[in-house]
Amino acid sequence: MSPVREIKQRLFLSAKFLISLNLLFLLFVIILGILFSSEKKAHQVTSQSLRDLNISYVKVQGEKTSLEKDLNVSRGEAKALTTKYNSLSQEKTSLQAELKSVWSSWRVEITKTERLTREKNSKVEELDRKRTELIKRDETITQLRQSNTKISQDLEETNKNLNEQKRNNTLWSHLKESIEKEMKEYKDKQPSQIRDQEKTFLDSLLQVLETGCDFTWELAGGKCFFFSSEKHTWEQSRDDCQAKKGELAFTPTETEWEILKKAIPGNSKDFYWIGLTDSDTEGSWRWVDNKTITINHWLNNDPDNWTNNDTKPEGENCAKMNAVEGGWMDAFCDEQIPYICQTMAAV
Ligand SMILES: [Ca+2]
Ligand SMILES: [Ca+2]
Repeated sequence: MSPVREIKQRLFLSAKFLISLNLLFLLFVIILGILFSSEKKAHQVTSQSLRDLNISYVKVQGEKTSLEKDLNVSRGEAKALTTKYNSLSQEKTSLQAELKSVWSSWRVEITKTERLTREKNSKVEELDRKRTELIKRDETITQLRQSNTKISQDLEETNKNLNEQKRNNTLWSHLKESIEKEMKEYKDKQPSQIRDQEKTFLDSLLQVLETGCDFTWELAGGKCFFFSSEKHTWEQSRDDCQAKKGELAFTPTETEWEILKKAIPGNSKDFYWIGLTDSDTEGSWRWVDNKTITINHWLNNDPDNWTNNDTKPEGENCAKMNAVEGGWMDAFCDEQIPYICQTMAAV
C-alpha cells in the first residue's frame, strides 16, 4: 500500500470514528433527555401524590380529631350510661328484693285467703246444716203445736165429758142408793112374794148398776151404745139419740171405731146411721161434734155423693156404718134405717 493511500485510509478511519463518537454522544444526550424528562414527570407525579397525600393526611387528621371528639363524647355517654346502668342495676336488685318480699307477702295472703275460704265454706255448710235443722225443728215445733192444740182440744173435751160424768155420777149415786134400798127391801121379803116380772126387772137393774149404761144400752170401751131396731131418717135418728140424752155414735179415733165395729149387732147387709155428715159443705165430712174426720173407713168408691140420676140433686150427705166390716157409705139422709146412739157410761 502506498503511504498516501494509507494516510487517506487513516484519515477516513478517523473521520468515521469521530462521526460514530458524535453519534454516540448524541445518543447519550437523547437518552439523558429522555431520562430527565421521565424523571421530571415522575417528580411531578410524585409531587402531586405528595400533595394529595398531604391533603388526605390533613383530611384524615381532621376526621381523626372529629372522631376523637366523638370518641370522647361517646366515652362520656358510655360513662353516663354505665353509671345509669349501675344505678338501674341497683334499682333492679332493690325491686327484685321488694318483689320477692311482695311475692312472699302475697303467698302468705293467698294461703291466708285459702284458709279463710275453707273456713268460710265450712261455716256455710254448717249454717246450711243448722238452717236445715232449724227448718226441721220449726216443722217439729209446728207439729208439736198442732199436736198440743189437738191435745188441748181433747183435754177440753175430756174435761167437758168428765164434768158431764160427774153430774151423771151424782145423779147415778142417788139412783143407785135408792135402787139398792129397794133391792134390800125386796131381799127382806119372802122369795115366793117376788114375782118373775119383778125378778127380771131386778136383774136389769143389776145390769144397769154394773155397766153404768141405761136399759137396752150396751157398754163398750167406756161408752154406752144404743142399737135401734126401729128405722128412721138420719135427722130423726139424731133427734131420738138426743132425746135419750145421747148423740148419734161417732168414732174420732181408730180405737173407738174398732170398739164400735165389734159391738154392732147384725150381718153384712145391715147398716146403721152414725154421726157423720157433709150436709153443711159438700165433701167436707164432719162428726156431729163438728170435728173433721182423721180416720178413713169408706167402702169401695164412697163417698160418691150419688144423685140417683139427678132425681136427688142434693146428693148423699149422711154416713151409715156396716155391721160387720164397720165400713162407711154415704147415703141419702132421708133413707130410713136403724141407727146407733152413744153416751158416756155412768160408772
Ligand atoms: Ca155428699
Ligand atoms: Ca154413696
